[in-house]
Amino acid sequence: MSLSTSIQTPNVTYEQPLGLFINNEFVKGVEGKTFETVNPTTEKPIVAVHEATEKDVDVAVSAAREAFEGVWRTVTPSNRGRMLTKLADLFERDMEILASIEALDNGKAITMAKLDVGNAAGCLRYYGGWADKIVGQTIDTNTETFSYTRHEPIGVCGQIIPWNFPILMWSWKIGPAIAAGNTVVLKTAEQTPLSGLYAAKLIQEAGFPPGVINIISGLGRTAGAAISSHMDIDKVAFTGSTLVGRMILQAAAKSNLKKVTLELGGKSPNIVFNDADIDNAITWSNFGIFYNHGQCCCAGSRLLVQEGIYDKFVARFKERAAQNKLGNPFEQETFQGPQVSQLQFERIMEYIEHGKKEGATVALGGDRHGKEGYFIKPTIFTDVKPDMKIAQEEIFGPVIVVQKFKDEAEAIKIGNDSTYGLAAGVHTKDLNTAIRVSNALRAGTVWVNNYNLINYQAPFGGFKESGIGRELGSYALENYTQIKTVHHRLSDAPF
Ligand code: TXE
Repeated sequence: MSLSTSIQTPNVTYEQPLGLFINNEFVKGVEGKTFETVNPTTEKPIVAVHEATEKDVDVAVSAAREAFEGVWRTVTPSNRGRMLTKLADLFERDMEILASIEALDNGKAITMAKLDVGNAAGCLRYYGGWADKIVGQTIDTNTETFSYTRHEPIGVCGQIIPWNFPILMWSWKIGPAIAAGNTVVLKTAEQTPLSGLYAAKLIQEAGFPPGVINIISGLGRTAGAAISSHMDIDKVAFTGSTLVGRMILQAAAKSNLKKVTLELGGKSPNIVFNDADIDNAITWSNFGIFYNHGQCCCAGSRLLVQEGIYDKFVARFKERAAQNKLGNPFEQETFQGPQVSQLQFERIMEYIEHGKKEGATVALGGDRHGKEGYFIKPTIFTDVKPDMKIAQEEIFGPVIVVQKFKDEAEAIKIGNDSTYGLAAGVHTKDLNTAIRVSNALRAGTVWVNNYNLINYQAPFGGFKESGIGRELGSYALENYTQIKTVHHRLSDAPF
């Protein structure tokens, strides 16, 4: 099988790399394996890509190690920053191609895909700016000693990303790791390998030396597992399911105690108080769950509405959700495309069936949309009890459960009744309520009078079982640096 092919989308025709990107070259896998990626809109294969197995992970890690010990050390922090900035420019130049790949391979609505590419470019540029601003401290210990710290890169970083934001997660992972002077082996998700490979081509063009950033396509149980248990990977960063997050932590513990950061699932409460601006709360609650087809770790999937406005709010929320335009991701007006894969489609449909059996009411949707493609209608469940499976487990689709609450204390209680703690929303006009409730919710992000707005300048990550560590902002740099203390004795006098 060749190493690239021409792909035609409704928007652009472009050359798609298919190989593993190691040492700045696209290569075939050692074992010659390939796997297909499927267009979720048509359920038909798009193309096959070369598959990395354990042996390829070894090759990629050796390349990353050699670069880390060699050429990458000779590149100044400012030049690291320039390369990241150049990469950001190339993302913007190729916005149409990258967004089209996302629409094709992931099923993401094209307008949303463009936002992702723009944010990915912004993220890379932001970390380009950080590259020469990572500084240590000088510490006054005593007159005989000069003590200082250096924030040094950790080394070779393994990064495993999911399929819900393929190019955005690529940038969230690569930006801080590279800014801090590490080298990287990144594995894309098997459902969506194409945008990561196209972006690999841009790595070459941005001027990164060979081996600094390696991008491989592969399966979780083989290539992913090889990364998390590799003896020469110093740090692993993962975004995905809580189940796999636990496996990664175990593999790190059993291998070389590599540093681990995890960004996992959620079942985030979105709380609407009686005094909220209803129009605004409806807009954001709709965006909070149905954006990206519900495939957001921070989705506001539990809508808690205060009893004074419950009936009115639910009626209007249903009306609003029914207006979301489902369909071909390449059409400008489309808001919701298909779910990413047959497996995800089936998982979500099972949850919907389970909700019906548990006795919740389907207020909207509850069914597939159309006959072809993994489309699911926006689905709203009411009459939901807190202990129902659909109220406790992450569904990761366009499905929301609505619950009623009496007062602030009850909203906080239900809001925190989850093993997850990724995000939350609070809608109220009362500043004091907003601040009290935000403080009381056990979540890594709280949105007040909005939902799902993420900025690469501000940290993102989970409380409880939603993860370990923070991505984005200056905080992410802490994941990718280790601190060395140097005590320099200034005198020859005996101690
Ligand atoms: O995730 P997996 P799946 C949640 C969401 C979804 C569920 C399952 O609830 O319904 O997870 O999705 C790699 N060792 N999220 O099955 O398997 C895999 O190749 C190392 C939340 O797709 O966790 C891919 O690159 N790696 C989420 C990545 O892990 C392994 C985003 C994610 O896949 C591996 C996605 C292994 N043993 C799903 N097994 C979020 N937090 O945004 C798999 N992988």
